[in-house]
Amino acid sequence: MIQTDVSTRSALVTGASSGIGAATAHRLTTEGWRVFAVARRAEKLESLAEQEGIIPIICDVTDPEQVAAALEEVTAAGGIDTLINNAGGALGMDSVAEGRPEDWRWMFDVNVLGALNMIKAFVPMLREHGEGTILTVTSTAALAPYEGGAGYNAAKFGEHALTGALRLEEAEHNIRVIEVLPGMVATEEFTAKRLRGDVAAAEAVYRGVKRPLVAEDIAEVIAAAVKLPHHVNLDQVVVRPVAQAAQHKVIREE
Ligand code: 8X3
Repeated sequence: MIQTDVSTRSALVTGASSGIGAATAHRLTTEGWRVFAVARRAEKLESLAEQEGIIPIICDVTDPEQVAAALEEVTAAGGIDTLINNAGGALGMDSVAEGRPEDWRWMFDVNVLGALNMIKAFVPMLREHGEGTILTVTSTAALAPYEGGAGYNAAKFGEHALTGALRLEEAEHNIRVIEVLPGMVATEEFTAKRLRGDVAAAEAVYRGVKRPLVAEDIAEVIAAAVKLPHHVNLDQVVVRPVAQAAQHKVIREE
């Protein structure tokens, strides 16, 4: 299949200070893209910004004012054709009966409203471009609820629904809308945050799993999806390690 010429491609990646976001920013720049790397934490963005082609932008996606400032910065620097909504996360593994509303609020804010804020801000630019792409990283948690997952499931189901509606709404503006749904990916921060810093419990999640996915695996999938000719839309890409045949079936070698 013919690949689109990437010499003029430009993306914005949220949640770019670590994990899948950082790996995606690296990957696309290595392939010649200009990448605006968006994250809340300045110190985390610094090392990433050392790579040529990466433009760091400090911005909390849950704050519409900061998102408006990021839009101004990106506009002044030439704009983008691809928005990659990766910022998100899980907090807690409580049952519904024990659910903590503050955790749920945080998860809705960062996963759902963060994506909404970014999309609202950048859609006019992408429409004007004429061949825009919006790729949102949701999760296999958006497909099937599991015990202890309710808050995260609900947030990711929400982000998944938003993505589906957006695809229908923006097709007439020639914006393709891609959803990547990763399963078990071993990243530094995701599980530690979810388990409130309990390192042993976080390690146990991947115990005995021969090859969980790593951030670079998802970055490779994202890069492949956004490099396809623009009329080719991978609506939904579910990515799991072979050892995780389903949410409830993980092969562990003791
Ligand atoms: C993370 C995947 O399996 O923890 O988004 O829900 S899972």
